[in-house]
Amino acid sequence: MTALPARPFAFPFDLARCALLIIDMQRDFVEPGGFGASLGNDVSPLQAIVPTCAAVLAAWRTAGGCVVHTREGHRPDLSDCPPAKLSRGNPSLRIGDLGPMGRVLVIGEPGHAIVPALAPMPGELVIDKPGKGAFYATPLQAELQQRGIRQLVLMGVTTEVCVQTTMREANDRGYDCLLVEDATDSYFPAFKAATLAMITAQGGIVGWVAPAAAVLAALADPAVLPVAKNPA
Ligand code: C5J
Repeated sequence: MTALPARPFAFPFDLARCALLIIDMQRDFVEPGGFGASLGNDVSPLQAIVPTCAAVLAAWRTAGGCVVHTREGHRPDLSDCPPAKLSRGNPSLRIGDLGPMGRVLVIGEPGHAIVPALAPMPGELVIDKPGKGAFYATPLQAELQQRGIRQLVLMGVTTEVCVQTTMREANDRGYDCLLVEDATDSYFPAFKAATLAMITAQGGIVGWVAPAAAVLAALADPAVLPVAKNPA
């Protein structure tokens, strides 16, 4: 256990009980030609966080911590995509349409994949989710409980949509959650800033926020032993 400097106060970090939860770092959100771009968004701010996410992921793997990746997407027949989600907005490409990276937000298509720099390694959990929250219609809660996880450190995109929804779902399920503020981003800078403020307001009503440097320092703290050697 180590105290990780965070807002609104230090996060009681216990690597043996904590999972790194990486939300939707998929080509469809991060690269040109995907779902995010089809909605008229500039994807470059999302691309810019990839090296920071990779640094935290590498340190987490070295420390032996639990890693979970999520992917937003739908079955090829779109039977798990509610009509409201399919018809919402005015994208140049709708979910299921054929784009430069295959069918948009469809499981197994090139755009659905996690960006190569953050590709899951064997043994890491990959959760496919049809919604914005990673707990809705997925086995995530059961998988975390089976591993004795009580805390989550979150990274990924987009801050105010899938990251925040998942963090709120997790908070309601009793997990202590910390969002790595420079390893998450939004197509809308004001929405990211508002989300960070909402999470930490009222004494951390949804959880904690800290920079990647603080997480990396905590992972390097001798008090955070590699999980395999942790006597707990
Ligand atoms: C969105 C996500 N923004 N992963 N998905 O539609 O945040």
